[in-house]
Amino acid sequence: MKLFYIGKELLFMKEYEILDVHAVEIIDSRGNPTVDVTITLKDGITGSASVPSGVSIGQYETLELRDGDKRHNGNGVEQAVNNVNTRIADKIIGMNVLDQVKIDNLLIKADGTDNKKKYGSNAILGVSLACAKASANALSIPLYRYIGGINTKCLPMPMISVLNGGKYVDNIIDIQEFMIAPVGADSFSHGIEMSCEVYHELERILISKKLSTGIGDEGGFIPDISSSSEIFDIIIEAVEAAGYQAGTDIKFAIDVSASDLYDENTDLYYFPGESMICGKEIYRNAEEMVQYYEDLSGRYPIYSIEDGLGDNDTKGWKLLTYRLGDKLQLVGDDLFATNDNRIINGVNNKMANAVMIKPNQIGTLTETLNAIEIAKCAGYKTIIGHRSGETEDPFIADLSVAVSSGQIKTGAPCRSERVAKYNRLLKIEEEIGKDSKFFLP
Ligand code: 2PG
Ligand code: MG
Repeated sequence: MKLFYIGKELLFMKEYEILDVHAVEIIDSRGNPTVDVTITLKDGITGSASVPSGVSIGQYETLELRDGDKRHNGNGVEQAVNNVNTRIADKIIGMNVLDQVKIDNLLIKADGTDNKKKYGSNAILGVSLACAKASANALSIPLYRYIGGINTKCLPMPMISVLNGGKYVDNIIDIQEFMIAPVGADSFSHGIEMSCEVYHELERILISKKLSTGIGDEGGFIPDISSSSEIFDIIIEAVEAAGYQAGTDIKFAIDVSASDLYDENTDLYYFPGESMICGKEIYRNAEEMVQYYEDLSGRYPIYSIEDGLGDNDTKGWKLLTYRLGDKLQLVGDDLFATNDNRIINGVNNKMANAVMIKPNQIGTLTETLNAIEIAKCAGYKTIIGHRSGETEDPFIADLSVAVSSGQIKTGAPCRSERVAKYNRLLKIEEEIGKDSKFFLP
């Protein structure tokens, strides 16, 4: 027994004591610098974690500290690394690594800003996640069990990116991501098998149509196709060519990332790709956006729409939820930014019915778990999500199982930083064995 109480004090054996905290600047899947942290405990056990980074960053996310100097076009993270190695290390060396909530709260307080801009949420998150990893290693249990406890057994439904577009991709697709979910699979591994088969058929079909099979940051293909209907028709062709049925075996999801389409001057959503093809400017107001989704989901087996409207469009979100909330999963990503207060506000205003959970939007594991708990208490679905800039760290795979998130969104079955998460889940499924559960909640 390594832990014991005397009175109210939790005492711990020296092996759980944090001996060293060390950060290094590494690069992410886009070649941008990011923070990697290793926590070393008194008995030599370590835990490491690295921090992902988004490009379609919501305005309510906490702040990634970037150096803004000449190195890496201003994207260096030397200040964040330095903050970990000095200010943060000074505060947590000597603490019990198992005191995750205490450590996270101390870091939040020491930073003292609303958006973690003093230390950088990239510095704080790296430390927070590395503490959890070191704890699991010290207790010799898998990370998902450490965070989730003895009864963790639910593998998430993967939302697999197959076609990418949006503001940051050099093609004419206006919607950021088209995804498939293998809802007819009887296990996570079967779901991955089905999704890989569809992904390969899609590649073959794109080649046969002389469309590009280049890939985007999330691993989805980035051909030049502007109409959403044409895209869904091609995905259905791929699903059928792989021997499956769209709607029963495979359902569809989109991430519109509508904040990126929103035009402040007109208070409308602008579709540049569609405009180019139609030869006239295509703008939609919130009501027309809702109509657009209603039409699309009436014609195609779409079960989930993420960020269908902008993160400040309260009226639009209410309308969307009122009109389609009974039929579709409406996911708030930029809308909620993994922030418990924003989720509570969304629940009170009947906006969305699902929350995208990304640890780096908020900056600590504790706050991430709080956001998940609040979403679940309110009856909202949860999806654990990657960022467009990722590393090989599969932390979110363990997290999705630990909290029984029900769904995970972590890219295409392509690019090692995406595949690392799927492969980790395949191993977790094998480890949990016949007790594992897999279904779309
Ligand atoms: C999203 C993500 C990843 P980013 O919007 O859901 O797919 O993009 O990490 O750039 O915010
Ligand atoms: Mg999103």
